[in-house]
Parts: sequence; C-alpha cells; structure tokens
Amino acid sequence: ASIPEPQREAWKRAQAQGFRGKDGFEKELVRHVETTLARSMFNCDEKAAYSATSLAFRDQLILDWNRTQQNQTYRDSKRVYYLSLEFLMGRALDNAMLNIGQKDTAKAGLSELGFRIEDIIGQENDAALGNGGLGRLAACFLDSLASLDFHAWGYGLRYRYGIFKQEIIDGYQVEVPDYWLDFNPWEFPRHDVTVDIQFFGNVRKESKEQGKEVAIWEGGEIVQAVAYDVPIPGYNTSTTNNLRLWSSKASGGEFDFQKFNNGDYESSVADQQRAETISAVLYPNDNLERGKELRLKQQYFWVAASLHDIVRRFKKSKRPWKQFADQVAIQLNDTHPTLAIVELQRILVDIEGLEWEEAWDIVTSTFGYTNHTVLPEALEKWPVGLVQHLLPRHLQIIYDINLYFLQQVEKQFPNDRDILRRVSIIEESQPKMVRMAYLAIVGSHKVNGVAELHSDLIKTTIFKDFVEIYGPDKFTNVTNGITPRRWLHQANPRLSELIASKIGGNDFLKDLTKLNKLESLAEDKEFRKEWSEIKYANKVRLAKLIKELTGVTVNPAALFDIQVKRIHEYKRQQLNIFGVIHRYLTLKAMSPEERKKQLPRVSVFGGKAAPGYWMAKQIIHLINAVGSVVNNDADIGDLLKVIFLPDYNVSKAEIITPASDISEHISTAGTEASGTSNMKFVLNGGLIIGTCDGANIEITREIGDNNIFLFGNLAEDVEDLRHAHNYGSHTIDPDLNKVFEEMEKGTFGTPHDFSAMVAAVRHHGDYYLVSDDFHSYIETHKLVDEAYRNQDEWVAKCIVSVARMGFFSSDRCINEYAESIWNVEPLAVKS
Ligand code: T68
Repeated sequence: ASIPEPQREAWKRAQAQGFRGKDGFEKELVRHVETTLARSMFNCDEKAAYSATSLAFRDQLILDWNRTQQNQTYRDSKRVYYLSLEFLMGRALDNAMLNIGQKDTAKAGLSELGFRIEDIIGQENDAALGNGGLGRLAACFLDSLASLDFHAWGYGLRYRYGIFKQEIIDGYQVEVPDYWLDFNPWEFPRHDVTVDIQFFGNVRKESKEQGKEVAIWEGGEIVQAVAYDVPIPGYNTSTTNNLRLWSSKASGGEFDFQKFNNGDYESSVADQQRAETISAVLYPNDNLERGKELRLKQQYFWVAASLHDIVRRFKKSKRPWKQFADQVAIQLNDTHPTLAIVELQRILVDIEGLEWEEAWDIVTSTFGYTNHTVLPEALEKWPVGLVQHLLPRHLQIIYDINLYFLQQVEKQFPNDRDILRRVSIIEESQPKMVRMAYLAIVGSHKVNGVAELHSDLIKTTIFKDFVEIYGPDKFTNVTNGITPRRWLHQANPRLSELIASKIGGNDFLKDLTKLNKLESLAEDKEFRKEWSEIKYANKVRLAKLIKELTGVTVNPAALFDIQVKRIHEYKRQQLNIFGVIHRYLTLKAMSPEERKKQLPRVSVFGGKAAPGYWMAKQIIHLINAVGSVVNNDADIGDLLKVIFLPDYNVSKAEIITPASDISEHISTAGTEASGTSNMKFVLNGGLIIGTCDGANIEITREIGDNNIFLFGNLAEDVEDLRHAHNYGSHTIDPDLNKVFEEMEKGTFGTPHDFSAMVAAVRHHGDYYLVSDDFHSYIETHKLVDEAYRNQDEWVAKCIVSVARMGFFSSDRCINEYAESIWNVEPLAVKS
C-alpha cells in the first residue's frame, strides 16, 4: 500500500518535521494542549502539561523511529530479538528528552509557561513491567542496543498491571494494584498487527507422500495477540528501536457474536475476559517459580506471537530457510521464553515442512540462553500433564528433542546409565516435570551466566553434566552492566555535568572507560569539594523524599547507608537489620559523652516482598518495628535513624542511588548471580559493603580492594558450613544472640512476631549463614565508620572508584553479546 512514485514528491513536501528550539517546543506543547487534549491555558494542570510535553517529544521520536525501521528493513541485516517476560523501563519522558538532547530546551520552554520540569517529569507513571534485576537488565540492554545502533527488537508482554504498588500500613506491606495505562503516550497500538494463538486441542497424524507423517494440531481455543509498540531512543543517535509488547484479546473481536445472538450474553463476555486475563498481570515473584497454569499460558502466548512476527519478517525477504540464523538471533532472558525453541521447531517441521535435523540445526543456531540464578527454587519446571493439556503438540516435540538428545548422550557415554537420568529434559518424578533450563541449553548454541563467579558456578554445579556433553565452549560469561545514560546522566545530572566539565565533554556517556581520566583528579582539593557538594545535595534530595514518604526527618550530614532491592532471605536484609539493632544496643550502652563522639547514621531500606513470601514480609515488619523504636528514642536522636522507604521502584532508585555514602550488597556468597545496583551505587560515587558474590568480585578487581568493604565467608565454604549447621554443632554468634534476646524481650513489639526469623538462624540450620557472617559484618561496619571520618580520603576513594567503573556499562556488555553470541555488527541510520 505504498504511495505511487509520481505522488511521492507531494508527500515529501508535506512530511512531518520535528520542532526546533524553545519557541518551537512551546508551540508544539500548546498545540497538543489545545487540540490533542482539547484544553486551554485555563485548565492546563501538571498532568496536562506532562501529556503535552510527552506528545511533543513523542512526535520527535516517531520520526526517527520510522526512519530506523525503514532503514533496518532496507538493509535487511541480521536482527537481534531480545525475548524477556519483563522490561522494567521506569519513566520515558526524561529519558527521551536526554537521549534526543533537548532537555534544556524543554526546561526553558516549560518554565516560560509556568511549570518546573521536575514536576512535569514526576507526573509520569513508571512502566513497571518487571520484578527486579532481570527486568531492569532488559531495559538497560534496550538502551544500549539503540545507543550503539544495533538492529534489535525487544519482545515482551503488555501487562495491564505491572508490579504491585507497596504501601506500608502499621509496619506491614500491603499490595495495591498498579494500573498504569490510563494515559500512556509511549505506546502505539497496532490493531493491524495481530496473531491468533492456539491453546489446548489435540494432535492428529496425517500420512503424506513417501510415507511421511505430518502432525496436525487442531481444536482447542484461539486467543488473539495484539501488538503495542514502544519506541526506544538511542542516546545521541537517530537510531530508535522497537519494543513490541503483546496484549491478549478474545479472537473474533469484542465477543462471540454467535453466542451473543443466541442470548448467551454472559458467557460471551466471560470468554472475552478469560482471553484478556492472559496479559492482565505480571507475576510478582523474583527468584521463585510457582508453576501456575496462567503463567505457562502467558509464556506461550508471548513466545508464539513473537516468533510468528519474526518468521513473517524473515519470509518477506524470500531467503532460503538455511539462512534463517544468519538473519535472526534470539536471546532468551532466563528460561521464561524457552518454549520459543519448541515453537520454532514446530513451525519449521509441521508448517514449513522441513526435515527434523535441518530444522533443529536452524533452531540451535538461532537461540542463546542467559541464566540468572542457581537457586533451586527459581529453576523452572512444568508438570508434563499441564504441558500436554495446554500444548499437546509441543509436548510431543519436547519428547522428540529429548529422545535425540539422550541418544547422542548415550553414544558419548555408553557405560554411564545415570547421566541419562540426570540430564533428561524430562524429570522422572511424581508428577513428571519438564526441566526448562535443560531444554534451553539443548536448544541453544550458547549459554551464559551474568558475572564471572556465577558463570563458573553454573558450569560446576547445576549444568556440570552439560559441560561434559557439549564441552566448555558452549558456556560463557557476560558480566552484566548498566546504562550510564539513565544511571548517571539522568539520575545524577550534576555529577554528570561536573565530570563532563573536567574530562572534556560528554563522550564518557557512550564510552564509559573514558571515566578513567578522572583518576588524576582524586587528589585535587577543589575538585573534591565540588564532588562532596554534589553528594550532599543528592542526600538533601533523598532526605526530602524520606520526609514526604515516611514523615521522618533525617540529617543529610549523617552517613547514609542504603540497601534497596527485592526482599529475599538470600539477599539478607535480616543481616542488615540485626546489625542495626546491634548498633542501637551499642549506642544505648554508652555514656552521653561517649555517644557524642559517634558518627550519625541513617539506615535506609527499600524493596518489595513477593506477596506470598511470608518470611520476606516479616523482615519488612521488623525493619519498621525497629524504626519506630529507634527513631523516637531521645537518647539516640540523630545518631541513628532507620527508614523503610515504601514502594521502591525505578524512579525512586534514580533519587536514592546518587545519595548513598555506603550501600549494602550482602547476599550469602554464591547466591546473587550478579547484582546490578552495586554497579549503580559505585558509579554514583558511593562506596559499597558486600560479600564476595556476583559482580562484587569484579567490581573489587576493577576499583581495587582498598575501595570496597568486603566481608564474610566465601562461596567455596558455604556448603561445608551448611552441613556443619545441620550435622555438627552450630553456635550462634554472641553479639547476634544479644540482638535476639532484645527482640525476645519485646523491645521492638510482640516478640512472637519475630520468632520465626530468630528460629531460622538458631534452630533451622541458618541456611543463609547469618550467624557465621555476623561478626565480620559488624567489624567491617566499624571500618566503614572509621574511613568515613576521614572525609578527604573517603572522597578520594569515591572518585577513584568512579574513574574505574568503565567496565560496567551495559554498552560493553551488549558488545560482548554481539560479538560472541549474536554475530552482529552495528549499522547506523544513513542520514
Ligand atoms: C536477577 N534475577 C538476579 N529474577 O537475582 C541478579 N526470577 O543477581 C542479577 O543481577 C539480575 O537478575 C540480572 O542478571 C531476577 O531479577 C527475577 O526477577 C525473576 C523473575 C521471575 C522469575 C524468576
């Protein structure tokens, strides 16, 4: 349906143009208020100003976005498809303004019209389509892919409800639904891009010519997938990539008219609602899989729609199938999209008529799989019966994949029967289970972990047998990274500006290793002063947020100690709060004179607990209970404040991260695959206290071990310690025991409320090694206090650390994926 050649000149004369300068921006803003929104200067509130500003910037983005998409089609180069069930994007407007390079223009324009840009930015709901690190990583990757001019698309689900909003009521977490779509200018419904997705039904075999059999999957029900596209602007480039999110709808329009006309109105509406349920809500668990049918439906729905789209795009190029993997790289963000492997095999064999081996070759060359955890409770498994019921043909294909795979293993290890049981994609348990990680490994050409220690651990523990089978080269490491655009430039504009002014411009935002030019300034007194002033201002900004959200006044001159991340026993917020209680008891035991010599501290916590994770909710309750005692204790005053910031999310992280003096990354060694907030905090000039876990180890290597506070047992000793707890003796650290005794006295409210947390350490094997690490944790915090007293040295440490953080850009990370897994190169839009 393209415009005929002779008419294209007229088209070009009429082509849309972006706005220029402040006046151009104001004109567009007012136009959107007055026409798009049908309002006027007499009823333009901040929400309306936000809407109009977004629409003005959206217009700019669309132009680049269209050009990028046309260019990518025209060049017909290999594309990367990033399949993730979560994209934790946060807000889009600020990011769009900065990436386009027009934030100052907007600021001046808005101010002339009577608005403060911060207030306008603050009107936007976060796009919170993710739980934590895994979802935020996907968002950082999209930013880097676009900023580096890679031809890449993200595919995800358009949840009507993102991660729940957290309220704290009487010290307990209460979940409130996150209905975020009432006005979302950043998405484009593509009602013309739909895919019918089949569920249930049965499989029939039909004989074809030469005794060939084909499988026909028929019956069951159809749900329609509708595409919603979100533009992803690169920084300082016109490349604007696409994130396609699928929304579910009853097939055949609003509802079944046949039923409706037969008078069965209720059931036609019920069908519609059942279809819409698929994309209704994000599952709020991080690092836990609960095996719910609706979750499997979500996975297949999204995977099938995405693959249909990818295959359709490939077929337009009229290339032979054997070129598929030269044109398409699909990265699986964890095992959630593993059914894509089965679905592509089904398309190639059942629909396109390829032979099994030829198809399987294409499939395995196409996929890469990223693992994000070694925690057994997070490894996905689906009951065979459930898969059979929902996706009968897919189960057959899974069995065939497994059969071929096990035959190969048997040939390779003829005298080892047990290995077949161990590596089988089907776990022979009661009920039988499909092991998704194994399926993902067998169906991919590369498997990667997300930090060095983690990638080593998966090779020696959960995937050990597969290293024997495939050899070590199939397994690799790509250490995570973060985008410096959002996590430095956007979150900490003053620091970004200071750095730019000292090292000769903004280039570091696209080549973060350029930060190393800062190192020589660590000894510069004047520079250190400017640096400290910015940190202080960021702490004032956080103190204001704390006051707003909790009513507690904190002193910005105190040491800010922050732990913000999902609440999980393995992340050990309990260790932190036990440490805070210990500090409180120590202060209480001091004379007033002695107390005066102590360093004031603010302990900040934030993070959501999965709604069904009872122990995590107890931890939140304890933090709040300790806060209400400590914060109101006149003996203590400013010496210690304990804050639980409700509803931690991306936009709050942008305020919290730049304000830390020290942040906590204290997981039991070997449990946190990487962690990414550790990188964000150091990049913003905060030091960290942490265990030898995940990316902490590589951060230490980069910034130097004198610039980080490491403590605790090592991963290699964890197993023995756990064994000793269970079968030997387990004496609780005496200082920790005092903390427990205080809790049992009722100092922080009803002791019974916390008895399970105490028992987990004392009587249930202390699986997370809280007692084992307690002493070294407390001692290390003393070192933190001491170091902080010497502000000159402290600030120098911060500067040197920032200077050495270049490695942790998600740009480096994406370049590694591109080279070692996807085999793609960047291609900028021709201007
Ligand atoms: C995180 N995983 C890792 N999972 O815990 C973290 N899980 O160490 C790592 O830095 C990050 O991934 C990025 O690699 C998660 O965030 C989940 O959120 C999740 C969600 C659903 C099911 C299982």
